[in-house]
Amino acid sequence: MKKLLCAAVAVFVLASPVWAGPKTVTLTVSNMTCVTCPITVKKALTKVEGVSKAAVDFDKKEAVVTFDDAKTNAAALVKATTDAGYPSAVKKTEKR
Ligand SMILES: [Cu+2]
Repeated sequence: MKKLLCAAVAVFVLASPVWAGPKTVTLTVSNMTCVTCPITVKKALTKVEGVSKAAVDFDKKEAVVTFDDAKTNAAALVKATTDAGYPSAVKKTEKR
């Protein structure tokens, strides 16, 4: 049973393209003036295809976004928050 599970995981890993993978980017978000702003920013980010996680920190004025770099990129995330009324800039990118 255990062996079977390992085989299933291996197939899953091999099936995904090697160049694609989850990436985490930290954005500095401006214009967040009240506690409901991060909710709007989070919504805008999670609407982008390929985004699996978005955590917006109101105090730090930052958004930490995890996304599949085969489906989207940091520029699209910046555009998403900017279109929602919150211009942002990439602070840090890391490959996980
Ligand atoms: Cu607000």
